Amino acid sequence: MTNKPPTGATLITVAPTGAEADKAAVPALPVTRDELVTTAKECQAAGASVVHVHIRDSEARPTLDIARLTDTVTALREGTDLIVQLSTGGAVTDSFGDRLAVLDAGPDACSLTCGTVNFGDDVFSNPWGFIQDLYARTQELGVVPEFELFDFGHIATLHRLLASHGAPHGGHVHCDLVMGVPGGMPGDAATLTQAVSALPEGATWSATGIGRTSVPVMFAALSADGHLRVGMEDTLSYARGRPVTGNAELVERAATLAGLAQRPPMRPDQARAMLGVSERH
Ligand code: KMH
Ligand code: ZN
Repeated sequence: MTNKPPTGATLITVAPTGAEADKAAVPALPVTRDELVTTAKECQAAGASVVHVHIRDSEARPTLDIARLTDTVTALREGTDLIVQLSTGGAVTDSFGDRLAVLDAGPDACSLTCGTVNFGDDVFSNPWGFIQDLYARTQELGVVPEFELFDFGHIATLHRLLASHGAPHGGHVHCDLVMGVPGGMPGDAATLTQAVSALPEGATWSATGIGRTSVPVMFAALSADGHLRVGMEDTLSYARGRPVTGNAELVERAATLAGLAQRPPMRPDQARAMLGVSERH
């Protein structure tokens, strides 16, 4: 596993859609391919270098339809320089088979959640057998995984996975601490510090604060030399009583804070070098 020196820049991932928000209630949510590409372009201009993608069907319901996913990957590649990271988490109702098949859409990268977690009133299920199958498939297909860590047990499972199955494609471990999910670890500075200290040596990490933990987690991550994930998958309020009007304003705020922290947004080519994602040809 590579132990890369800090770049002095902040990787910003945008998660524009997710599987949970309802388009009827949140009209600004990008759900069509064109809305997604438009948002992705705006977010790249605002400082994002990775897009974490969930897609919707023609009625704006979450789907893992492989033809639609493949088409979306192509459209995002044509329209942006962003690293295209497909969600393998999907929605809590998706089958393991469909979640594994996501990799057949040919993304640069994918999310890989390292354990089961209560997810509000639902359960986001990620048993050890599924984690191993998904990891092996990323290695076979040359997709760079980002390890999603919702709780401390997930960090233990990440260590177990790396010890038993070796380094990821690209040779570098990058994690995302997903904080503030009802059922997962809380989104505060003390928890973030403890989680970071338990990560594998040489790993880089982003942090994501769900809902009202978005801003405090961003400040905590920047002060601890971490990277950021923001977007409407994670937060639908910009401030108390003020709905988000689009993903770009969340990226703009993250980019401004990163600049103030003297670690301006990373360009996509720098992000590719850090994460071990191959350049496009
Ligand atoms: N929608 C959540 C159940 C991921 O994208 O990998 C899972 C999720 C994680 O969003
Ligand atoms: Zn997701």
